[in-house]
Amino acid sequence: QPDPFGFVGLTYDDVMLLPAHTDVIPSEADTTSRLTKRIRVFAPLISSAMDTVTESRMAIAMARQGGLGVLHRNLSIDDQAEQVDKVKRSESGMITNPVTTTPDATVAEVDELCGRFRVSGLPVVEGDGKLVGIITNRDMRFVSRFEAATTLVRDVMTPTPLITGPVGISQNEVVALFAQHKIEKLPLVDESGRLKGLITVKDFDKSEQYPNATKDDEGRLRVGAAIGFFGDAWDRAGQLRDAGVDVIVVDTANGDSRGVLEVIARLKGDPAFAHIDVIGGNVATRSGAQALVGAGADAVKVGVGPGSICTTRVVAGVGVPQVTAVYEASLAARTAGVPVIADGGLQYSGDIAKALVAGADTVMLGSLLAGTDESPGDLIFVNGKQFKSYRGMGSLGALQTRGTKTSYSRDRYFQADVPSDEQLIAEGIEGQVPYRGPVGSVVYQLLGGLRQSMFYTGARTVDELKVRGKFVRITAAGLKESHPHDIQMVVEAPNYRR
Ligand code: RVP
Repeated sequence: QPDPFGFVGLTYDDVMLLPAHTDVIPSEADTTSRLTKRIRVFAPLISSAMDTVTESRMAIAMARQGGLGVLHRNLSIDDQAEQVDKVKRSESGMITNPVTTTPDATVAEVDELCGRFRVSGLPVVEGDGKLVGIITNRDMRFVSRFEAATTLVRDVMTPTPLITGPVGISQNEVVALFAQHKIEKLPLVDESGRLKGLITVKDFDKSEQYPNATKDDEGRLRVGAAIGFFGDAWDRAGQLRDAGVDVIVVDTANGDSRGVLEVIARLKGDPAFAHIDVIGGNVATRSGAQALVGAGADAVKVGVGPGSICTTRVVAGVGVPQVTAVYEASLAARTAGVPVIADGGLQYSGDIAKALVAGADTVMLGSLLAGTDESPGDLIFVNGKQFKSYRGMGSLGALQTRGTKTSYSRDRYFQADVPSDEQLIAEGIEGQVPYRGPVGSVVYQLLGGLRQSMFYTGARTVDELKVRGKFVRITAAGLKESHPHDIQMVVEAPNYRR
């Protein structure tokens, strides 16, 4: 046996980027990168498909900031598809399929729909889709709670003729109509008066507020969603597609396996999914990445064991330190033009640039986002400090079936066949992370850190960073020197925690 130990594996804390001559200042650095073969993102940041990280609120927030959220799959197909729908409807140039009501519905029903979809009013249509009115907060304000259940929409709505526009109306014309008529919703109708879409003033405001948002061709936020490879995975993919998902992530702990490669190949070969990009993972070697590329993946997700909540490397003794894993995977992916996602193990903003230089195009974050307002779950108070819970998808809690709740993520760890909860082998833990405020401010700090990296290395773009970035290996003493030392920290920095 020539060399049974192969090469050394390095991770974020083992390396540092060398400073280089620069004529770039941080504010000039362009952080735009490739998420998949077809989709670019302003912020190379993706939120993890975990049940304590990404549901619709997180996905909306991440897309607004210019990144992307991947909805977790530890929930029923219907629930996950509904979350896709929520993101796609949250803001858009034009809502092609608006939530509507009928003249014979009650005000109470309208109220419930408005609450569920977080909208302030609904177009009213008859059975054949013909627009007959609109009902908004203004129309319902004087209907008491007691009358709402018996008051019909037809009696309080603002009936046609309404100010409407044709399908294909230009942005300037829309703005002019909003201003001229002081309206907040513009229904779009065809020649025979059938409702074809809706434009709201709120969405125009959002476009100004979030100019870098990740959007599709129709101006809707983009969203990703995770599926497995086992059982109902194919049905899940179909329903997610029907709900408008942009990216499907075949999300497993070992992407270089037959079932996973087959699902990817099948999705990529099916014309019904031609408009959806497919991300495969996870792998941690060159050959693993090669296998995903060969199956047709539009991006390769890398990471076996680096996650802050992950115990795969101790339970199974398997994994590759993340910087080496990303580098090795990129050797196979780059020649094929397939972007790489560095998934897990990032602790500080500086790790983003390290991941990109190692060969990634974007990074996926769990723990750094789990403490934000937009992650699922409530605040936990411990000794006056605020936390949110965060758990691995391979933790017992996530794998177990509780009450009527089935665990859909067992197949992530290839344990879909395990007959009882007692026989599960966990590969993750459950815990809590410090509360970090809104996603917007966390992403701001992360992107800001990346811009500083680009300044120090003289890189104006992510592509330049990849070429110019050079590593130096460091020792334990070097790492100690890198962190604050010989001082007691008294003020917490927004981008630094020990
Ligand atoms: P981190 O950002 O270091 O918290 O890592 C998050 C990543 O860890 C996820 O995107 C996923 O790839 C991985 N993960 C999720 N659950 C588990 C587990 O239970 N082992 N690992």
